[in-house]
Amino acid sequence: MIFNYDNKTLQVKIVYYGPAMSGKTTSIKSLFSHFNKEHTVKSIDSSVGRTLFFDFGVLHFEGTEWGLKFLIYSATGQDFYASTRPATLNGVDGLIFVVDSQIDCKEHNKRSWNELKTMFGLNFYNIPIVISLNKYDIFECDTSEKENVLSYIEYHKFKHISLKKTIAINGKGVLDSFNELINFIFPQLKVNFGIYN
Ligand SMILES: Nc1nc2c(ncn2[C@@H]2O[C@H](COP(=O)(O)OP(=O)(O)OP(=O)(O)O)[C@@H](O)[C@H]2O)c(=O)[nH]1
Ligand SMILES: [Mg+2]
Repeated sequence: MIFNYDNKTLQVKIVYYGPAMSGKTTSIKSLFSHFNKEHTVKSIDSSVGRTLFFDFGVLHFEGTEWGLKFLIYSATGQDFYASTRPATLNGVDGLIFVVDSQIDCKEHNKRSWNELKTMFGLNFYNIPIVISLNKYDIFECDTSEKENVLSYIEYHKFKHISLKKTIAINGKGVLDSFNELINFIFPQLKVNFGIYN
C-alpha cells in the first residue's frame, strides 16, 4: 500500500491468482465492465487468449479528501511462465484466489494454493483473501469443491478470508468478491463500489 501525499492518493495492489484457465482474466474484465472500463485492462496474452505474464488495470475512485487507486493484476496460470508470478505478487495488499470448481480441477486448485502459500511464508495469513469458487454455472461442476477447498486452506488461520461462488462469464459474484476484499483491506470504510453504476 502506498500513500502518496503529493496528490493525496492511496494506492492499493490486488492480485487475482489461481490455476490455469480458472477464470482470472474473465473475472478482471467482468469487474472492470461494472465501471465501463473493460477496454482499459491490459493483457499480455497469446494468440489463443492465454495470459502470458499478467493482466493489469487501474480503478480510481475519488473521495472528498483522498483518492483510492486500485492496481489490479492477474498472475498467469500457465506453469511455463510460473517464474513471473512472484514479481506479480510483490507488494500485494489483497488476493482473490480463483478456483475452477469443475470436478477434474481439484488437484490444480490445491497445487496453485500450495504454491501461493510457499511464496509468502507465515505472512500469508495476514493477507486479506477472497476465494472465488468460479464456473458455478457448469452443470458438471462439483458442488463439493467448497468442502474440498476448505479441507486444505487453513481458514481459521487467516485474519480476513471468505469464500464466494462466482460465474465470471456473466459477472455473477465478481463485484461482490471485490467489495468484500476491499472491506477486508479497509474494515473501517464499509465501501460498496459499483452500486451506483
Ligand atoms: N462456464 C464458465 N466458463 C468460464 C467462467 N470463467 C471463465 N470461463 C472460461 O474459462 C476459460 C479460461 O478463462 P480465463 O479467464 O482466460 O482463465 P485464466 O485464469 O485467465 O487463464 P490463464 O490466463 O491461462 O491462467 C475461458 O474460455 C473462459 O470463457 C465461468 O464462470 N463459467
Ligand atoms: Mg488469464
